[in-house]
Amino acid sequence: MLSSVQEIDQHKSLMKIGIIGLPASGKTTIFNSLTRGKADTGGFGSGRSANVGVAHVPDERVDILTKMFKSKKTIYAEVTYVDLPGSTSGDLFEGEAMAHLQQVDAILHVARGFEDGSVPHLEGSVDYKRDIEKVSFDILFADIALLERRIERLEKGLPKLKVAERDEAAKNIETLKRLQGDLETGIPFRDRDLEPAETKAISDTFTLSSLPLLVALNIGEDDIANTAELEQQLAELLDGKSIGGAAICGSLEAELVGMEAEEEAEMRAGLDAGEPGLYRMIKLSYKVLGLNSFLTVGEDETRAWTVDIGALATKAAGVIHSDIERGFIRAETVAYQDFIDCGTMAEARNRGLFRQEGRDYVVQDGDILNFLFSV
Ligand SMILES: Nc1nc2c(ncn2[C@@H]2O[C@H](COP(=O)(O)OP(=O)(O)OP(=O)(O)O)[C@@H](O)[C@H]2O)c(=O)[nH]1
Ligand SMILES: [Mg+2]
Repeated sequence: MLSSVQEIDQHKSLMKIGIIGLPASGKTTIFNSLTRGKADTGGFGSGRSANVGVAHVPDERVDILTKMFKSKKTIYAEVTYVDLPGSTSGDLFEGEAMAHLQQVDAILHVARGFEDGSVPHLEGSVDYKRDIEKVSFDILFADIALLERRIERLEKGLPKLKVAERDEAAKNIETLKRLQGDLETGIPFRDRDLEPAETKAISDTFTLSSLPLLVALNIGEDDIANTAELEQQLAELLDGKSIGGAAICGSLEAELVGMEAEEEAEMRAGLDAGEPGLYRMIKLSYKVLGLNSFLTVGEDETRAWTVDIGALATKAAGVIHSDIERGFIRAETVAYQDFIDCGTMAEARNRGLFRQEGRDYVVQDGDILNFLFSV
């Protein structure tokens, strides 16, 4: 039987971003705005356990297609955020934090840019440039310590190994020591290519500095008018460090997302601040995770689905349902922009832009897809 996809099961995005930052930098406030959550804020160890929540990835394409197809439902792609519990000592990677970070795919550093006398700063003054440097350094330092422990453990185990295995282990130790030395020069793993021997040597060691890093500069309400300028300064600071950044006013965003949808839209329009930093942050998060969205459309729903960049059509089918992957026959597709230019599927067909693709087709961001499969 040949069927088209309408039956869709729940697919939860499993890609996670861990939120870190100095005490009372606004991590939980920003987490609440990203995920429309209501976790307790307060700073300096407020909230003993991690908060986990999901953000919808704003996508204008999904909004436009929903209108064109008069879809009953609209479903966006998702990113999961994990807001780490506040550290009282200032050591961001103590105990439980590291256990959480081992589960994430990227890190979001919330750097405090807001002045507020009633919220003390660990360092006594507000200076986000200093804090970004400190956290980048702490990430490197945590990796140096992780490698140190790994090397110690391997060295201790050496005498117990068979002679034939000892050579290999000794080589691994040597490689790890070299990598440790490289970290000491200030280059995180995410900024360097590893030789195959290096990849092998650290394959079972978790390293923080290999994770993509984003910075959310948490600005004060007085600075909202200067968002673009502050973001430019932030970009200059992060330039060449493969770190993405956006400026966002945590307290305002948290207040806005706590409102009814209509009231929120009204307030945002009144602010006239262009695309909210919040949206830029979520989109950046999605990008650093190395994800693409493909789209499905119809009267029932218009939806964005998440796949890894480079995923084949069969893999994309499997994101919707394993039965569709198993029974995959072919995919019908048109690129979002081509569809918009044509206005209708019929016109896209006329112009040859509506294509039939096989199992090995590499899905592109913004492909509108319909899968044909047998059951
Ligand atoms: N004025 C102002 N205050 C803020 C802003 N963001 C957060 N705060 C306040 O700063 C305090 C700490 O905020 P949290 O979001 O709890 O900070 P945190 O980084 O999660 O704190 P810990 O988890 O304890 O390290 C709270 O009192 C917030 O209301 C902001 O943009 N402006
Ligand atoms: Mg917190």
